[in-house]
Amino acid sequence: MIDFTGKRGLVLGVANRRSIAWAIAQKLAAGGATLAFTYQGGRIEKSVRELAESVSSPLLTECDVRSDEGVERVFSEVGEAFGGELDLLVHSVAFADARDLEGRFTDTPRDRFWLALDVSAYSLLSAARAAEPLMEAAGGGSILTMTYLGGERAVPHYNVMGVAKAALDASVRYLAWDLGQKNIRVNAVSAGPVRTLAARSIAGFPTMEAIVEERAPLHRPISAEDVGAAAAFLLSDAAQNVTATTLYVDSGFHAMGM
Ligand code: NAD
Ligand code: 0WE
Repeated sequence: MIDFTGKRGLVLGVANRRSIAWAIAQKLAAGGATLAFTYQGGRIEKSVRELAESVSSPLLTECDVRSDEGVERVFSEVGEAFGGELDLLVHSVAFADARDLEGRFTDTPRDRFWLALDVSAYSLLSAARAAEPLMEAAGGGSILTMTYLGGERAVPHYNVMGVAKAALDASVRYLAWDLGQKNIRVNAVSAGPVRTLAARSIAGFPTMEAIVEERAPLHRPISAEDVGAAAAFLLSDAAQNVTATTLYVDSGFHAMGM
């Protein structure tokens, strides 16, 4: 277990108990961190409230990352809850229109292309910008986002989400440069397929899991808990000189050529 005693964190992207964000939050809370949470939309409020209460969260608030004012409001609430300081930020948010995760990338219309990049990539910048003064006040901080190999290679059907992850991956490097000056680190975990809400609705997901298990060096499926452990490391002081990097939790699949 990693010690997060006295650390204060904000977690974006819990939808239910299967969410990768929740697996990360559990590792941080087990280490003694105090965590604030956001959720998107009233439909999932109840499930996220139950989870937040189970780790004695001092703040749960709504946030649609498409709104700059919404993101700024969340961080002002976080500042009030945590005495103007923040140590940890978990960004575990992605969305593309379901129609764009089947069929051909070529057919993605302009508005839905920008929707995917807005929610899945730009949101890291807006959150990092709002976190910066709070983390500076804390003497530094650590920001963690979730990415996928589909941003580096063409994974059939991942389509516009792959383009969004490519933008997200580059954003990690540029944010790490900007914020390094303030002792704020920015990293990503690249997870192999994990059976979450966002993944379950995807046709062919079981096939993808089977391909990873067959071809990855470790021949085993990836659990949200595995991802949580790697994320906790990057968020912790054990990674104090680690920034601008991607840690793969994919049973080694990314290293294979066949
Ligand atoms: P999930 O559905 O549990 O989490 C996705 C979250 O994004 C949800 O909480 C949802 O509410 C939130 N979200 C979507 N649109 C939003 C908006 N406009 N404003 C605010 N929040 C919004 O699924 P997950 O698999 O835990 O996904 C979390 C992250 O992990 C995503 O970035 C995803 O790309 C990444 N990831 C997932 C896998 C996988 O196989 N599940 C693999 C690699 C990376
Ligand atoms: O990032 C993801 C999934 C993100 C996601 C999922 C959905 C489903 C519901 C984004 N937007 C939506 N929109 C919805 O309406 N992953 C890494 C999991 C994933 O998704 C795939 C994958 C993998 C892996 C889609 C196609 C192919 C592979």
